[in-house]
Amino acid sequence: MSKTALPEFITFSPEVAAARAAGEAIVALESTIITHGMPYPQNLEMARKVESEVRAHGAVPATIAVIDGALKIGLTDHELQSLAQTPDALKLSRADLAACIAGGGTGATTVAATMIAAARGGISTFATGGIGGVHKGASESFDISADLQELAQTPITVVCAGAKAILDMPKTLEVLETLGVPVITYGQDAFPAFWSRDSGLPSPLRIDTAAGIAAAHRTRAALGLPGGQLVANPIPAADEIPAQTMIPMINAAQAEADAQGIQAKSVTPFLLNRIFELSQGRSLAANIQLVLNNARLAAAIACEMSTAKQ
Ligand code: PSU
Repeated sequence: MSKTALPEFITFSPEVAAARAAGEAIVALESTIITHGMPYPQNLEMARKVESEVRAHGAVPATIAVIDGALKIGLTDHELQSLAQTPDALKLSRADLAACIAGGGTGATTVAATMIAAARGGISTFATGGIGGVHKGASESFDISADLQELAQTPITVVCAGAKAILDMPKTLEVLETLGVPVITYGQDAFPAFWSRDSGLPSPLRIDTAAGIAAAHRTRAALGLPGGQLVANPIPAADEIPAQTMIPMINAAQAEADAQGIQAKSVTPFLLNRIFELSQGRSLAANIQLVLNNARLAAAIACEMSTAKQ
């Protein structure tokens, strides 16, 4: 992608601009996890720690958000601080990203919108916690995250910790298969379930090295296949919460969401917040550790992509 023909509303932080100019490894990071995924101040601590972890592993972090109509690729610490304290920031996905920019608004980018921005900025690796997917009851509600379609069309390798058990996991994997999205688990055969290492479902693909994941990304491009890859990185064993512990809390949170008629974009934030409360903060501690773990793997993949790119 040309680095010159970018619209003026896309801006880079000085650190990311320098890394782009030097062809260094860059890892994109989303911002909805900051505004809608965790409470303040843990969200700000997490965002700073994730950026440090990316740097400590040889890459440059690029947290992405829309601020006053500018699509920022890389945030200053001041911008990160103010976003972390804007819980009513818009939650931007493919459908609403352009309207927010055009209207001079401020919003956090979901996985889908972060992928779009990263691709425009020439970044191919992205670390997050969890992606959106097929929600339980989707056969009635039709609630399927735009993240899945984005993986089918935008060439980014997204590192997550698997799918949360707040989603219908078999249907999420089924849709990804239909869309032709490679789902690669790092280092084990079982597909991980975010807070837990094993979802009980087999992973469609397994690759054990960052170099192998980068090679698969390049090979898809060489084949002319559109879209990205989803890498599922199991939470470290020391930080996991067993599925038996999580499932009753997830079911309770889901029942409350149904009873209160929570819908569309509000479902994921509502469930995450209730599970945080029901687990007395344990889900949040695990969430932070798995994001850091994903930042490390994404940095390693980005380093492989940057040395092998040209
Ligand atoms: N899963 C998490 N934490 C999050 C999200 C998902 O563990 O913060 C966010 C991501 O930004 C993801 C979005 O892209 O929720 C999906 O929202 P929806 O289900 O409304 O598509």
